[in-house]
Amino acid sequence: MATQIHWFPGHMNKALHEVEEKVKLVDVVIELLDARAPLSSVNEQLEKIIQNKKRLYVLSKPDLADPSQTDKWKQYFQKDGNLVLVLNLTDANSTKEISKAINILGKEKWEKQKAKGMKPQPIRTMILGIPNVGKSSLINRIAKRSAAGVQNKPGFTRGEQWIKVNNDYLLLDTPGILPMNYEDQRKATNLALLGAIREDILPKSDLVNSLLKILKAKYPNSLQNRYGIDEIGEREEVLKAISNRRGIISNKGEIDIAKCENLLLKEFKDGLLGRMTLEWL
Ligand SMILES: Nc1nc2c(ncn2[C@@H]2O[C@H](COP(=O)(O)OP(=O)(O)O)[C@@H](O)[C@H]2O)c(=O)[nH]1
Ligand SMILES: [Mg+2]
Repeated sequence: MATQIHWFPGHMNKALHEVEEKVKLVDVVIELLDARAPLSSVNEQLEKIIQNKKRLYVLSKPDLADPSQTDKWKQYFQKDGNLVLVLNLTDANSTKEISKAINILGKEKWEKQKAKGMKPQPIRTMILGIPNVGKSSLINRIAKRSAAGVQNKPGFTRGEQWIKVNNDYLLLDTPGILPMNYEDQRKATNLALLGAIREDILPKSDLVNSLLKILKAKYPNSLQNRYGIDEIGEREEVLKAISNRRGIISNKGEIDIAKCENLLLKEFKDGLLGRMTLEWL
């Protein structure tokens, strides 16, 4: 039985409220989801708040995820007519696809403005997502390419910084960080495995057990190359094999369990065990 995770509705509400206020400023929300656990990356409470906003989903870190699962998740998020991009945000080309998608999402607003005899205004966008999903990477990439920021013009609230990406769209320069709902143990475990929330919300051994369960079921050969483990067994067995292979031994000459666990979790997170998805469709 996994240890109960404590979470605080008060903190969650405050964080949600902050995001809600930011969302009001924009036409389009660019929501980043980790391709390795897309559903765990979604905050359901937030869904209620931004229902009526145009949305662009970006499945990030596809280079670390299982490609066949990423295809399925792309289709899954497209099903309500949403635009979905699969983008490695460490790749310089990722911003071009975003611009194209914003143009598609902005069309309706521009047409309305034209019908009223107005000059089409740049679409206002913001980036939203859980910690570590790639928000800063994307903003930095976009900001580097854009000529200038805009601020303190009519129609803009003071203190907000907007990046003028091109003539078609603006990007709020600070992302919205999605609050976590730790109530769902399975999601919290996935997020801890990906490094989106602190690992210490759960005992390491619980995290390792969850990881091994997934590896055993979906990627049974994943521990062969790095640790020489042909068949994934119980946690103790796996850690012993890692300790032997890497010479991870405590001063007393025993297996250093904590170090072996940390190594396994880190190498998974960094993609060294292969491209893997935690949530399957
Ligand atoms: N492999 C890979 N790493 C990524 C990708 N996007 C972001 N990262 C890395 O993930 C880490 C967290 O990214 P960051 O942009 O700071 O996430 P933020 O917390 O949402 O702002 C950094 O080390 C990035 O280089 C991606 O698509 N693939
Ligand atoms: Mg950041």
